[in-house]
Amino acid sequence: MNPTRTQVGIVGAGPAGLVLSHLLYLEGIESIVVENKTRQYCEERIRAGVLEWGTVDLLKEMGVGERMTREGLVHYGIELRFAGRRHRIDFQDLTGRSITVYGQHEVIKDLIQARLATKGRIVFEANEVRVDDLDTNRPRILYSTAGESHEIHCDFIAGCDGFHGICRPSIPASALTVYEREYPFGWLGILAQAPPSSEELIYAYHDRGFALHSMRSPQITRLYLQCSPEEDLAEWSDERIWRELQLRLAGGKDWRLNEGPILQKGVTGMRSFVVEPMQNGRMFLAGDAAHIVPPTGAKGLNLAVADVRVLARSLKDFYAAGRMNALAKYSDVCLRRVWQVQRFSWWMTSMLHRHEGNPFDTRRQLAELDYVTNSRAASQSLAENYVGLPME
Ligand code: RFL
Ligand code: PHB
Repeated sequence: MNPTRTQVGIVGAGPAGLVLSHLLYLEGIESIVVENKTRQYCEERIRAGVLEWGTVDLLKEMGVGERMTREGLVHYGIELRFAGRRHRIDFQDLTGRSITVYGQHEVIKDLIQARLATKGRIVFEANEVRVDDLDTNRPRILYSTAGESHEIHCDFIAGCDGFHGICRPSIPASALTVYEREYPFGWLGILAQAPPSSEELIYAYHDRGFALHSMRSPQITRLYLQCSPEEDLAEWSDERIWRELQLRLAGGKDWRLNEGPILQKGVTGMRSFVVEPMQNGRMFLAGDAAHIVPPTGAKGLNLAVADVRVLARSLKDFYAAGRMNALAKYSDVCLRRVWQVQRFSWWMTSMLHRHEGNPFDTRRQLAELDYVTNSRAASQSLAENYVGLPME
C-alpha cells in the first residue's frame, strides 16, 4: 500500500470540512477530505437553515454563493409570539443586517460541486477511519474502502467529523477539558409540503411548550415542537403534530398555519458542549467536533464556518511564512466566538422553552420576553447576535 501525501487531511465532509477544503484550495493549499457516508447521504441530510450575514458573505467570496443568491430567502427580521402577543424584531432597523434562509444540504451540494469542479479530492464511504501520529510532523489518516486499506500522510489534520466523529476521541482525555450542559427537552422537527405561513421565522413561547415556524422554500415549511428528549415518534401522528402546532403557533384571527403532507419527521436532543483546547499536536478540531449548541439560536452551522475561516487563515500563514504562531493561537481565537455563541444559544433556549415545575421561571421568562420586545437595547442585543457577530 503506497501512502498518499497531502498538506491538510480533513476528516468529514460537513460544512466545516468542505468550506475548509475550498478555502485552502483558493490559497493554493492541497487537501483531501475523508468522509464515511455516501455523497447522496451528505447532500440530503436535513439540518440547519439559517445563514448569518458573515456566512453568506464568505460563501459568496469563495465563489460558491451563486445558487444561494438566486434561491436563498433573505429575511430582515423574526417574530416572537408569547402571551397572545406578536412582536417583530426588525434586524434591518436594529443592525442594518439580514440573514438568509437556505438549507444546509443545499450549501453542501454547492460545496461538493465546487470542490469536484476544481479537482478537489473527497473520499466518500471511507470505513474504519482513524487518525494517528498527531504529535509528530507527519500525522496520518487511515481508512479502508472496499476492503482495501489506505493511508494519507499530512502536514496537519482538521477534525471536522461532527459530534460523533473519531477525531476528538483520538485526543488523550487528559489533554482536554469538557464543558457540558444537557437540557430536559428536545425538538420534534418536521418538513412539510406547505407554503410558509409567514414570510419570516416565528419563535413561539407557549404554555404547552416552545414552537418554531421556519421554511426551506416558498413551497416547503420547516416546523419544530418542544418535546421530551426521548420522545417516541410513533406517538405523533401527522394529525397530532398539526393540532399541536396550531395551538402553540396560534396568532389571532388574521393568521393561519398552512398544513400539508409531512415529508420528514425527527427528534433531536439538545445540549451545550465545548471542548478546550480545540487542538492537539498537529490536529485541529472545527465545528461540531469541538462544540455543540442548542438549535434555538440557529448557530451550529455558522459557528462551524467561523472556525474553519480562522483555521484556513492560520494555515495560510504557516505555508506562506513557515510560522506556527497563528496555528498555535487557533483554539484561543475560536473559543472567544464559541463562548459568545454558547451564551446566546443558551439564553434563547432558556427564554423560550417551558420547564416543568417552577412557576417562578415562567414569570421570569415572560418578564424577559416583555423586556426584549419593549427595550430597544434588549431587542438590539438579540438582533446583533442572531444576525451574527462580526467574524474575527
Ligand atoms: P457535521 O455536519 O456533523 O459534519 C461532520 C461530517 O463528518 C462525517 N463523519 C465522519 N467522516 C469520516 N469518518 C468518521 N468517523 C466520521 N464521523 C462523522 C459525517 O458523516 C459528516 O458528513 O459537522 P460540521 O461540519 O461541524 O457542521 C456542523 C453543523 O452540521 C451543525 O452544527 C448543525 O447542523 C447543527 N444543527 C442545526 N444547527 C442549526 O443552526 N439549526 C438547525 O436547525 C440545526 N438542526 C443540527 C440540526 C444538527 C443535527 N444533528 C447533528 C443530529 C439537526 C440535527 C439532526
Ligand atoms: C431551521 O430552519 O431549521 C431552523 C431555523 C431557526 C432555528 C433552528 C432551526 O433556530
